Amino acid sequence: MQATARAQPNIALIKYWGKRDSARNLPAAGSISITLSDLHTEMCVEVDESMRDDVLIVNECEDRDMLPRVKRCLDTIVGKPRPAVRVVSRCNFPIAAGMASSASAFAALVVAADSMLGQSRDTAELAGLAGRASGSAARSLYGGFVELENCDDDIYVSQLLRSDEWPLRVVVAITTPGPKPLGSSDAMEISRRTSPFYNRWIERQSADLDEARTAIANRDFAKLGSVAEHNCLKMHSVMWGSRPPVIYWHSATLACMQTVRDLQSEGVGVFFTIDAGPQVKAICLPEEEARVRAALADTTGVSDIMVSGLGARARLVLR
Ligand code: 2P0
Repeated sequence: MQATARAQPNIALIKYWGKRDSARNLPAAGSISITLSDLHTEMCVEVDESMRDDVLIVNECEDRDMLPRVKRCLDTIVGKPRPAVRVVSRCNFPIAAGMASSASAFAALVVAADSMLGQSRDTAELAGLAGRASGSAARSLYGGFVELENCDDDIYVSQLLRSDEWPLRVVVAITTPGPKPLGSSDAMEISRRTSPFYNRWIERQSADLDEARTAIANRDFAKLGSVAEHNCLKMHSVMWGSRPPVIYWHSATLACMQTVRDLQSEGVGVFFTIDAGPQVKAICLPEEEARVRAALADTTGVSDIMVSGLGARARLVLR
C-alpha cells in the first residue's frame, strides 16, 4: 500500500497567530492565505510490514525531530492500531525557515495517507485533519485565495478565488535559509501568555478578515496590500511584545521591507508580508514581477530569490 501526494505552501495575508485550544490545535481566529504554485512538498507514504516503527525521510535524511508530529497525524488518518509506515518527503524550498514548509508537508501527508488506505475523505474533512497537525496546513488543501474560519468547535476552510481569477505573483527574498530559532507553536503560546497586545490582536482579526475578503472579491490590490501589511506588522508587534520576545527578523528583513516601500513610492504594485522567519514575501501584480525581483535581489543580505505564481490544491500524484 503506497500513495504519493503533492502540496504547495501557502502565505497568509491575514495571519494565524494564537490558539484557542492547543490540544486540538484550533486557532484563536480566522486567516486568509494564497496558495503558491512553484514551491512544493511531495510526500510518499508506504506501509512496510518489515518495519517495527514508522520512519520519516526528509530530502534523503532521516528526520527524528518531526517524526512524532507525523506519527500523530498518521494515527488520526489511518487509526490505531496500524502498521508501520515509511514516509518519504521531498521539498524544493528551505524547511522550517518561515516558508510554510509544515503547511505543504502536512497537507500532502493527509492526502497521501488517506489515499494509501483507499479512503476518500472529502477536502473539507482532510483540511480539518491537516489543521490538527499544523494550523496553516488546512489552507493548503485548497488553491488560490483561501479563508480559514474559526467556527465554534471546529475550523471551516473555503476557497475565495481560484488562482486564475487573480493571478498575482510572489517574490520571496531569502535572507537566511537555516531553520528558525523557535517553532511557531511554542512562539504562539509565549505570545498568548505574555504579550500585552495579544487579546487586542485577536479581537481585531475579524475586521481585518472582512477588509481582506472585500479587497479580494473586488480585486483591489491597494486595499489588499494595505490590510495585509497592517496585519503582518501587528502580528510581529504581538511577537515583539512577548516575554521573552519572539523576534524572527534580521537586518536584511528590514532592508527588504525598505526596498518594497521604495518600490511602492515609485508606483509599483507590490506589498510585503513576513511570517515566522526572516524571509520577506513580496506580493505583486504580474507586470511588476521583474522589477520587484531585481530590486530584492539587489538588496543587502538577500542570499536567494524564489518566484512563484498562485497554485492549486493539494492532490494525489501517484497511487
Ligand atoms: C500563518 N504562521 O498564518 C502564520 C503566520 C506563521 C506566521 O501558521 O502550531 O506551523 O503547527 O498550528 O501552522 C505557522 O504556524 O503552526 C503559521 P501550528 P503552523 O501562516
